[in-house]
Amino acid sequence: MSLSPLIWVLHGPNLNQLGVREPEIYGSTTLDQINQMIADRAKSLGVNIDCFQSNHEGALIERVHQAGPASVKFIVINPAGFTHTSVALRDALASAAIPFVEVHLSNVHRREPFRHHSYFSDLAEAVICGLGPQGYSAAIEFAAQRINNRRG
Ligand code: DHK
Repeated sequence: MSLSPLIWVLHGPNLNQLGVREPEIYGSTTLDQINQMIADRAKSLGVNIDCFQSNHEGALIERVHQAGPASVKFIVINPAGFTHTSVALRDALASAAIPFVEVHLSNVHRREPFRHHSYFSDLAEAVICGLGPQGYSAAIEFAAQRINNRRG
């Protein structure tokens, strides 16, 4: 059993379609490639990660319910379309009381007005948008630093 702190990465709906989905907006990198990049970065930082994707709001909520602060030290989440709609997923994160970073591949503020509001940003430790896949590396680095400072 590893004692390294655990970071959960949660990917919301339609992100399993990355690579084929509107590449002019989301790029050509697939979710598997992003998860591999995250795994490599996490390994170099000495943290454990676990990546999960679902197209279902309830599955993401139940996943958050399974996260205990004793084991899951940080969450990196791209709620994707649920960013702009899901009070229920927001409530799950609020009740989990695990710090999280909200990530978006695209710069949602340059897009349609309905994407400008997030149900998550005011709860998040940080929000990263518009960096493409690099946003996940930045989030993992931030999370690892926060975890190490707390262990400090
Ligand atoms: C992904 C989605 O699927 C959209 O619904 C969001 C986000 C933006 C992203 O940029 O990663 O509006």
